Amino acid sequence: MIVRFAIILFLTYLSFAHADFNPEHKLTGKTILVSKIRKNWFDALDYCKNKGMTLATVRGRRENRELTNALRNSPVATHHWIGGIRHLNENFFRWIHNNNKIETTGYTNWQPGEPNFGRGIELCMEYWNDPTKNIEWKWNDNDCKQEQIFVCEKRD
Ligand SMILES: [Ca+2]
Repeated sequence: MIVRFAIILFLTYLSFAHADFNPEHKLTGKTILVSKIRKNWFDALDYCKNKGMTLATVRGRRENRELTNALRNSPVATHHWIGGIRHLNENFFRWIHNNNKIETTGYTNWQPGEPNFGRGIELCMEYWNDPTKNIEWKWNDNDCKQEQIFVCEKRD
């Protein structure tokens, strides 16, 4: 009886642990997880790190295409945090996992007019998809405190 109870507790724990994310996507060279829960950018980064992952990065056109295809196949949200951040004393973005300047990696996918450092508080990087505004899976800077869906990655 006690064993059965313990097993039920364990299975309940497992189903809760997995309930935070959609099923993983295997992309070229990495695995990604798209969250079901919403976090601010910093908590999202912690959440990925606790799973041995980091917030998603995009190294080129193919990675962008694979990632946005995975996002299209997940329950749709307008904003998804990924792993870019601007430090307050800099006017460019870096990937958080290696500190590389994003503009020097040779590929960017910013929405025209972005990043705009909106309201003086937009320092964190997201995918933005809003067909009503003709915005399709473009990068944007947004307020880091916004609680949003986020994407974790682990490179092979
Ligand atoms: Ca912006």
